[in-house]
Parts: sequence; C-alpha cells; structure tokens
Amino acid sequence: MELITFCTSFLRTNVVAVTPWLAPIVWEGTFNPLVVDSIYKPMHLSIATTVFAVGKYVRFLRDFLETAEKHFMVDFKVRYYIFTDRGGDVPAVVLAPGRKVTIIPVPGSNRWQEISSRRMEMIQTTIENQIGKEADYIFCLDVDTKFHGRWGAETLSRLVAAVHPGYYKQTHEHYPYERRPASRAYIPAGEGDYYYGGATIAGYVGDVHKLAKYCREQLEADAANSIEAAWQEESHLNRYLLYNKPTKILSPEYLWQDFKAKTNEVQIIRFSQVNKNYAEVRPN
Ligand code: UD2
Repeated sequence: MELITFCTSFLRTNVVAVTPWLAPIVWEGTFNPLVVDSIYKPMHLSIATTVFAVGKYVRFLRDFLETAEKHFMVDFKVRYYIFTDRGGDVPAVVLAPGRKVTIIPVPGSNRWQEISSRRMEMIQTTIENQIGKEADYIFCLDVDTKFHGRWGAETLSRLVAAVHPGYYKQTHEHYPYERRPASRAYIPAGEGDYYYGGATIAGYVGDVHKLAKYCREQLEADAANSIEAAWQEESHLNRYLLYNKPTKILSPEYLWQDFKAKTNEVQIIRFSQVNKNYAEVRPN
C-alpha cells in the first residue's frame, strides 16, 4: 500500500522530466525530498556558492542571503563567495551553523556586459586559487534573485544548468543563440537542445571550472576579433552545453521571474529574478 502511494504521488504527466540523453529534468513531483536528503545529508558535502554584487547590485545581497538561509541547501555546509567592489556595503546576515560568507574584492566597471562576462574569468581563477580546495560542489547564481521554496540536494550533479524561464515552451529555432558564424558562440540553425539561463550554473567544482575556463577563452577570442556574442557569457554557455551535455537540468521552477505567475507546468516557484529598473541599477 505504501509503495503504491509513493509511486502515484511521483507522476507528472504534463512535463517532460528526462532529456533525450537521459539526464533528469527536475520538476516538483519528480523526486522525493526525504529520500534525496537521506542520501546526501550524511555525506557532509561542502557547497560553494558564488554571487557577484558589483556596483549598485550590492543592494540585492540582503534578500538573496536572507532567503537563501531559509531555502537554499538547508542543513548543508555552504560558503557564499561574494564578489564585490563594495565590501563595506555587504549586509551582515545571520547564517546557520556551518555556513559562511567570504568577500572577494573585484574591480567595478562602466559596462554591465563586462561585469556579467568577467564572472567566468573570476570563477575560473577563484576555483583555482581557493574554491578547488574548499568545496565539492559549486553553484554560480545571479544576485538579483530570491529563494521562495526548497532548493536542495535534488539539484546536485556533475554538470547542472537551468532552463531559461523565457524559453521553456519554445523549440530551438526560437532560442536567442548566437547565429553569427564569426562568433565563437555560434550555433548553426537546426541545432539545439534547450536554452539555458546564465543566472544558474552548478556541478562538481572541476566540471564548472572547465566550463568557466572555456567561456572565458571564447569571450576573449571574440573580443580579440571585435565581436560580442548576443548574450555575452550566456551565449558561450549555451554553446558549451550543446556539445557537453549537462548531467541534470533544473526546470524553470529553479529560475523564474518575479513578474510571472505560476503556470500549469511551474507548480512551485523556488527561485526567481526580482523585477528591477535596468536603467537605474546598471552602470550604463
Ligand atoms: C540575464 C540572464 C543572466 C545573464 C544576463 C546577461 C537569466 C534568466 N538571465 O539576466 O543570467 O546572462 O542576462 O546579460 O538567466 N551584475 C553586477 N553588477 C552589474 C550588472 C550585473 O553585479 O552592474 C551581476 C549580478 O550578479 C547579476 C548578474 O551580473 O545578477 C547578471 O546581471 P543582469 O542584470 O545583466 O542580468 P539579467 O537579470 O538581465
């Protein structure tokens, strides 16, 4: 009887929960949090979480950290690596035991595209200098975000990406991939799996290091050729993931947007980007 209850409660019929290469796509109702926790919590994993708060984006840190403490990898050892040019403005947030903040000073910039893109270089070098020795898994998250529901060990895997909330119902012809062959982020028409958001990348530290190094090198090669991909590092990320398939994909429940209500597919909003006035928060 118990077994039947278990099986029927884990049926989702209105979403696809596996990729064509048999990686799970994590939706509410496709996993049992109790079973997941009973596997991962005894492992005492160290989880690195990088977040960039450059210039005025430092204002998003309080909500990010306070909501993460309520919902993100609760009961795990988490170290937040906060990359900022405004260390003095990082809010003091009460953290659960075993969780820490490390501030990494970075330069400011007058171009938001550069701030967004340079994250790859800084993630690469910080993994080499520090995180590689301190963590098992890493999450690289946007700061202009909030957690609203459980984000737990169901998101752990070797290489993890999240479906962009704007494109989860679309097919690859409609994805905003870089379509100019002159860019290293080029994806030819007719190719593509999903469109992944740049706001969430995760996985084993070594695998995320490989991805960050690749994106940094491609961004630099494009810059040397005076070309910038349509969506900067997100475009290079999408190309990397097309040819290096993620081992787990997070549904848009893990990357939603504040102005969007739930849908038939998105039954729970776990993490969302906050509404912001781009003209006011960006440097240009
Ligand atoms: C989209 C992407 C985002 C990224 C960006 C690139 C999704 C759903 N959205 O979001 O991930 O690819 O486009 O343009 O995946 N930042 C600062 N200071 C700044 C500007 C940016 O710290 O002045 C950092 C900060 O961590 C922020 C991130 O860069 O969260 C991306 O910022 P954004 O506002 O350009 O990203 P957004 O929300 O348009």
